[in-house]
Amino acid sequence: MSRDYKTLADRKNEYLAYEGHEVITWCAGCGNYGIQKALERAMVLEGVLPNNALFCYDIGCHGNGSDKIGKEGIYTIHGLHGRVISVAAGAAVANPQMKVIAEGGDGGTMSEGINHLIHAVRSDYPMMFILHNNENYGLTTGQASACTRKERPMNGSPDGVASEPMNVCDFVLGLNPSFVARSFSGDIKHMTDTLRAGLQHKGFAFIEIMQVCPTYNRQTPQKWYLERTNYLKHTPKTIESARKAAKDLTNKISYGILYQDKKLPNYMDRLANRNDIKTTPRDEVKRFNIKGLIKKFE
Ligand SMILES: Cc1ncc(C[n+]2csc(CCOP(=O)(O)OP(=O)(O)O)c2C)c(N)n1
Repeated sequence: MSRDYKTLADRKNEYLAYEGHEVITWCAGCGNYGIQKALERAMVLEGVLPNNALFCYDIGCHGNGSDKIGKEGIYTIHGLHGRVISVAAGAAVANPQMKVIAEGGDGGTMSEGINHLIHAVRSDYPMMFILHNNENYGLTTGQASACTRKERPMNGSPDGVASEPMNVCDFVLGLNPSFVARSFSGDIKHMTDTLRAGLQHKGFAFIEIMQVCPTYNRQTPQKWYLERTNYLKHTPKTIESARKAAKDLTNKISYGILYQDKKLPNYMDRLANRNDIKTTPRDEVKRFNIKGLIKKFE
């Protein structure tokens, strides 16, 4: 990756390659527009060419970004609900020359697929994960997720939910992560900078984006978030101080890189049996003739 240029104008053609031409179907005012734009910008500013990147999307409103990003020559996978991290991790490990980006909603990621998130953080796979936290299951029309605030009436739970919402960054910080950040869908500049830092990180970069959902989450609209933003001036030095900064999701919501450990060896660096191997697993794929094996079972 080269990073010798600063503006998108310098890289107009590459930027256009990330811009899609499909009709966008997100609701008016949906935070996904800003997130997708910021991601396109971050990719270009980091000098990642479209054919060196793989975008993996979970099932959900955010997942519809899979056919909205880029034109020809963009690699995308739109996988099973809750399983995007496992698919992306496999790709990232198989071919470390590709930048692998995975995206999921708070529904699929914090419930159906939470096991994958836990082990991806522990394993420190070389990839970036973007959590679109709109505090509900959007695509299936507004059911409560693990991140829905307690008092909020939702489709399927009109009296509100019985449990306190999960604080996602605080949860991830409890897993000894190497990179945790939070941003806001209403601030494209902040998201772009945060995503750029995530792309530069060599392990599992976890980025939560607090996402406005004007259709199913009317209690915390854009204005509500804007009145509560707390941009961190410095990255907290310890996990304990990062957790403190991450805690408040009601009055003063912290945005920025909450924690980063650049020295933690990522998954590939930890594999002692690959220490002296210069090739990638992708280069090592061989064709085997399995006719003989099949014959044994005939
Ligand atoms: C295993 C499985 N469970 C449930 C569904 C149905 N389903 C599809 S999208 C979706 C909601 C997605 O919500 P979230 O992950 O928060 O993403 P968002 O739509 O809010 O971006 C659900 C429940 C499914 N496709 N597969």
